[in-house]
Amino acid sequence: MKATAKAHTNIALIKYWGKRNESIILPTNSSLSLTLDGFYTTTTVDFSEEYTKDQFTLNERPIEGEQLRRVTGFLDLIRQHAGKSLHAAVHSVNEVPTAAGFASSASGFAALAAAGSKAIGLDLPERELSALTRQGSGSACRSIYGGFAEWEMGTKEDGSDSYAVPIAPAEHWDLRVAAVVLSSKMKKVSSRTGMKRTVETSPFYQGWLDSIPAEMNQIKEGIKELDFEKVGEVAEANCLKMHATTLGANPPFTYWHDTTMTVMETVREMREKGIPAYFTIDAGPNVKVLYLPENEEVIKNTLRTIPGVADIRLSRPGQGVTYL
Ligand code: 2P0
Repeated sequence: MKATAKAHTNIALIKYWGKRNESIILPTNSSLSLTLDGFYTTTTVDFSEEYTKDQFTLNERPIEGEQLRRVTGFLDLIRQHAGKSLHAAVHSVNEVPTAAGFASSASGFAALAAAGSKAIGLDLPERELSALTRQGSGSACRSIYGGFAEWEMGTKEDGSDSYAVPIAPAEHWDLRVAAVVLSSKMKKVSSRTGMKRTVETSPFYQGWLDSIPAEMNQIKEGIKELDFEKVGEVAEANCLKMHATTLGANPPFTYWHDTTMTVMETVREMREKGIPAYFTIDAGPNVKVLYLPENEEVIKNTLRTIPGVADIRLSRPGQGVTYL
């Protein structure tokens, strides 16, 4: 009982930042993302009576410890769903350079959920597959779809109404993303730890939550109308609000570096010169720059010259989960 699936990572334009249930991963706010073609994971899951325990290889290296436990825990959900108790061999290959600051957990859990559920004989509708994927890693539930996807937070305690839905396919709009990779590293507060601390201690957290519904409406209008300024302005403002919550946390923290701020300033300067570009930043120091295809050269060349920038990785809108 074997299946292989490929899933791409995504970049959130309206961020997921906080959980209301940590064990089945239910968020405190809805989020919206663009799936990216440049970064993906391909995973094969093989359920068999021959295996006496689960095995997991990542880029052909056997994985033990916490990473294996997360995969095994997720396979348990799939087994429960299917009413089967077979063990599995999982082989994943990641084309998500960790240095680029994209979480490989999004493409990783989307590919694992798709391959695992297919291998065990489940034929899940996309929403159910998304809700299952969510329980591996929140942001992964959006990677089931190509293009733009919204994770509707839902209100039910059991999470059955918390899944992603498609907003517009990759073909709708050739909106591009430049991942600006910084050369220096900083001790990282994981996104799990960071969002938990912020929810529990930041007095700014309620302000964050209050701002989401209007921003969500605006960005969906902007996507529908192909209005780059509207989408960029909302995405940038939403990112800044998310990061502002971390400064109010106890103990306070920030994901930003000096170079992070220099890149943000360079993006603002490009806009002043008439080159449309906007930034967004996840739970790390790297900046993602949103731009349109006609400005690719100038964006790339400008970002490259910033001291402290190691690399620029360009990406287009990507497809949802596919089975190989
Ligand atoms: C996002 N991030 O919407 C936000 C923006 C980081 C900042 O989703 O605990 O790895 O596995 O549900 O999805 C990163 O958190 O967290 C994240 P879990 P996840 O993309």
